[in-house]
Amino acid sequence: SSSSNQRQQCLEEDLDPQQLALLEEPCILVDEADVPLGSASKRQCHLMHGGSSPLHRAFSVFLFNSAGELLVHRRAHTKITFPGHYTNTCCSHPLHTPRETIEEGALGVRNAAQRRLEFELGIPQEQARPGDFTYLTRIHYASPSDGMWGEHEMDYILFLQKDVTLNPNANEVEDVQYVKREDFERFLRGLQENNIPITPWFALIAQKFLPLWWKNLDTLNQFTDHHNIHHL
Ligand code: DMA
Ligand code: MN
Repeated sequence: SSSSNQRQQCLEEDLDPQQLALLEEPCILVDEADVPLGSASKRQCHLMHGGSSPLHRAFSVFLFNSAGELLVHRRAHTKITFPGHYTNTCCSHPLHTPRETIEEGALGVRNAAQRRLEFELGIPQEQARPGDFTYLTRIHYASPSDGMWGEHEMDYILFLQKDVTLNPNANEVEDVQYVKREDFERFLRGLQENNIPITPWFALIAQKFLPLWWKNLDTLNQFTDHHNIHHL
């Protein structure tokens, strides 16, 4: 309706201009079996209507250094969804472009992960090449961010163990840190005690999958499942 359009426009004036421009990115719509259905803007994909938003393809990178510590970051307060939340190394969406819609070996998603690791964290592209990621599995989940914005994603989980150089983009990321496996529970408790939220997908993955995968970084191939989708 025009009144809800007007309300949206008023609120969009308050958004960070760089993040606002990124709402025009073309995301990939998929069905619950991850079959591509076409393209929709990042704005369309994340605006909640009637309690949900259109299902689209996404990825979550978990990067570990050679000591096995996980790189986490706090989302910048300029982010439209989940500002100021702690989260895994990098999350975003493959775009509806030729190089990011390649299905074979999830190459499109891998290309997107390489692009976003550089954009968000300043990791040079040669330090995180598409073939370097272990693609573990896909998770289908939905989560509101606030009354207006939310997530509904087919999330590809990508692991990478590599020592990299960082140069975080302040419009995306504030505060990065490596966390040791034995300190992870304490790290999460510390956030809770300081009322710092964590993203819902990071919470889900941390609870359901991360402990086993983190313990077995050298033998991750035994856990890859490109057939089943976890509907959470
Ligand atoms: C979207 O992440 C992807 C997942 C898995 C939640 P995001 O909000 O960080 O995307 P972007 O960085 O492109 O805004
Ligand atoms: Mn999304």
